[in-house]
Amino acid sequence: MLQGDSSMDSKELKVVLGRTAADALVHDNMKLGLGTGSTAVEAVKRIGELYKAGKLRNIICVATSFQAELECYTLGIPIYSLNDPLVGGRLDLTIDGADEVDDKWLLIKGGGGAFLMEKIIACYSEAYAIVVEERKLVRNIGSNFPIPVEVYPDAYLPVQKRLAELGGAVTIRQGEKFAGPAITKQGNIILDVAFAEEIDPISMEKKINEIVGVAENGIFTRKVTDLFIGHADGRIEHKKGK
Ligand code: A5P
Repeated sequence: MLQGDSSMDSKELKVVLGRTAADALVHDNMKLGLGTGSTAVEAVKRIGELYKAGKLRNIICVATSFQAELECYTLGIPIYSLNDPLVGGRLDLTIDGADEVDDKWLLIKGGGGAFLMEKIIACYSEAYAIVVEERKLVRNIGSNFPIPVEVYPDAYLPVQKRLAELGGAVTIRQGEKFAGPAITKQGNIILDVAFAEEIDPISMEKKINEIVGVAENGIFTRKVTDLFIGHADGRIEHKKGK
């Protein structure tokens, strides 16, 4: 556990979280998955800083979103596709943020709309580290944050009906400064699904993905190997997955 400043605001805490995770886990010769969002980007910035200073050598990175990709171009971090023979479809480590984390370390992701690629990268990574402020810790995921579901636009109505049959209240995510629904990098739309009742995340992840027309959903059940929690008093806790 590291001790931090005693009066940190959210922005500063995200910087420390990202730096702490990168410093603790990233080494030379690693194949890295780079997460999306305002916390994960701080880990990306730290990786860029170390790489530029020659303190991190021979890294191969795959970005989870256009946001992460642009950050890499700015920082001079070399990025590849998961399909590139150099990457070989397998990563050593991914560092990403989350919207909710329960006590079993099951997650909701997708506040930034990049969860399809985030889940692909997570599932093909050996180690999976999550960086979150303590306010993201919940007893049950889905209690405050609706579950994002990426859907092929031509199938949104039947999918919406099936999600309602599962007990969800569905909202189509709208673009900001953009007319109509938000469109993902893969050209799909996102349905945000709120459940009034407590959900079983493991079965709900499967049930939603069984609906034809769904590309992916934001319930993440793969094992988190490292959880970094940023406390309001500035402390960063690093917990290892069992
Ligand atoms: C992006 O699609 C998300 O999964 C983010 O990782 C998540 O929303 C956390 O973002 P912040 O760190 O900005 O809260």
